[in-house]
Amino acid sequence: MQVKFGTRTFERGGADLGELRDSNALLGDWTAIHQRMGEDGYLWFRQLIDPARVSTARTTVLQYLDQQAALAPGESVLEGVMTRGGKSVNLKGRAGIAHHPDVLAAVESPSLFEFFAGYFNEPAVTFPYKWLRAVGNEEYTGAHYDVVYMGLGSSRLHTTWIPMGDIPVELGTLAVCVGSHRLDSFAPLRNTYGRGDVDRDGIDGWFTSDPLEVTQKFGGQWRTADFSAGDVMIFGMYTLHASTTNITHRYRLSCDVRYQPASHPMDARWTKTGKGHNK
Ligand SMILES: O=C(O)CCC(=O)C(=O)O
Repeated sequence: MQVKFGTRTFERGGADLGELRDSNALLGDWTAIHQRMGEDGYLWFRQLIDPARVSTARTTVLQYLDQQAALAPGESVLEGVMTRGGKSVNLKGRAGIAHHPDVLAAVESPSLFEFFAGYFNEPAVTFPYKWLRAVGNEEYTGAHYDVVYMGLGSSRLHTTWIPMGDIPVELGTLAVCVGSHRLDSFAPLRNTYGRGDVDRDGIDGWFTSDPLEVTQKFGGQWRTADFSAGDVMIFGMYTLHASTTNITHRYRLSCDVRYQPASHPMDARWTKTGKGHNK
């Protein structure tokens, strides 16, 4: 199967685009979980969040999109009607739909706090800022390290990418470049682009829109998967990631949020009073 990924098309399951492996079998064994994160740079857990919470959040966000678009009776974003010419809709922030109780019940699910408290071996906190996304037709996220957007606080900050529903690859799934966080061949990238900050240094957040540029220059392997409601992808600030392109005419709904140890300083841009910016 061909997958549109940034500016390229890849063969799914080929040398350039492999499949993610889930880590569910390791749950309960923190040593094994940390070892897996060290090896792969990501943890994919199926159904770490109750799928019913995700499904409720999804319905609420879709109803919001319907209202925003003032659709005609009988039309619904839920049924695949895209608004704004199919362009993405910005839903990110600390208020409004991003903080609707149904959305928070999913993205701040007790199971996530429990997981991170075990993972950090201390209580966990999350940024109030939520990167809730309705990604439109032919849209995608380019390859980047999250550290360039949120690296001014805890060194143990982790991203959690949450599909808001079942998301197959053609809708635009998260892809990670395995090896990008640890291989020596990525040191030049980590030590240049990876030391920058979009606000402090005025650099571009995306390293590239071309996933092959990454692997041809530095190595590693891109991997993705079809995701289901309740799944989460967890990764650190130095795991290069991107999204496959949404080639459908349905919005891809997802939300990425961050967790860190409660005792660590937080990047003030994403706390209650920080100014934030669009990512
Ligand atoms: O959902 C996307 O398109 C990008 C997500 C992302 O960059 C992240 O989770 O850090």
